[in-house]
Amino acid sequence: MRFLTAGESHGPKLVGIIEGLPAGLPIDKKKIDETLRRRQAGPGRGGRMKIEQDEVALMAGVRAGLTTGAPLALEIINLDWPNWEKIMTWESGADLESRKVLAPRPGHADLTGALKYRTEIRNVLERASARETAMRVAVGAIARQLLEAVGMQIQGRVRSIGGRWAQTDESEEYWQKARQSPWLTGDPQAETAWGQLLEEARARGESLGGVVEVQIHHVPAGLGSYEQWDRKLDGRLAQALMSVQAIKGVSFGLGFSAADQLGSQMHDPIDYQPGTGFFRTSNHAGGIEGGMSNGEPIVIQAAMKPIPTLYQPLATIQIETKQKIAASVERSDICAVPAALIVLEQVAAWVVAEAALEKFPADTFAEFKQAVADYRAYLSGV
Ligand code: EPS
Repeated sequence: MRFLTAGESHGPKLVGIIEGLPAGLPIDKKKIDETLRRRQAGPGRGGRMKIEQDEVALMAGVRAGLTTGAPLALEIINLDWPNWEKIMTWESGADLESRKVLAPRPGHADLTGALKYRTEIRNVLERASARETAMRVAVGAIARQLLEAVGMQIQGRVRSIGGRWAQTDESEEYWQKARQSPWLTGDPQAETAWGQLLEEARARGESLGGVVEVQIHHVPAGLGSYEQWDRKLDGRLAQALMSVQAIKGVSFGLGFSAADQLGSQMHDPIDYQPGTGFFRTSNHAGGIEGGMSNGEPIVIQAAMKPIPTLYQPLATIQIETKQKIAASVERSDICAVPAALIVLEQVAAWVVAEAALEKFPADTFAEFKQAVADYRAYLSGV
């Protein structure tokens, strides 16, 4: 299975193509759109999100609610396009001057992209923009439907913002609250603290980063492989999550703090229960050992840097005159950590779905479902 996306932040639309989904998979468009809307929400978002109302259009590969086996083609319209048409049109005669960016923003792709492609900074920022994650969310939300149809589940929560950590527990009550919270946390005190941090950041022209956690439950043991470096499930998840704009670190289970533990404290003892099979009595590994899912929940944390567009801009160099200047101020978000969590959940879903289809290759969803059920029966019976 593979996918590609195209589209500029202020172009007419984002497009995506998915190839390799089995035929006969039920597609719930409403669920994809709900996920797109969740990505747009969150208290720190800027003016652009008041314009966009993301919704996917299924242009090919789905008929009467089921995949046909043909490539899926997806579109998401940029409602901001009419404001940019003269500037962003493909036609010669486009207005290349009025929104020209001459002061590259530290932390963005601006400068290096302009040097690499010998092009104007706007051409760089249009594609490097996190707007592109809207299509990755649509693609991942479809992969997630494949996983959910065979019992795998994904949930996420924001762990910290601006260095202030939330309390967490694994109770259903906590997760209920986290799903409904605008900050995607089950800790009301953290919500209040983050609200204050956001207002302070807004007043000072600052931006905020944070740490999010994605959990994937009921993944059978044995997705991914130790056979080659590029088949390891943790390596593949890390690559995919690190590729999301502003993500600076990805870890599994205890993550970096695993390095501080003694071996006897770190590793998860193996136990066995007739009828359900092997399991671990703890999950410090975060559900992956030897590059394979081990049957415990996959638990991933990711660190997002503060958004690099600052209303109180940093120093930079004017790209043509080479004079010192303040970085360009583009309309921007102040904190997009909850949005990033929604992106990362769907990106992780894509990788796990891809690994599931490698373990259970199938032309039809019925074959896939049967293969997963047979394998689960084997795992609980050994
Ligand atoms: C972004 C800058 C802002 C964000 C954008 C990401 O866009 P604009 O320049 O149009 O105000 O709103 O995020 C999205 C459009 C989105 O859908 O998430 C950036 O520079 O990466």
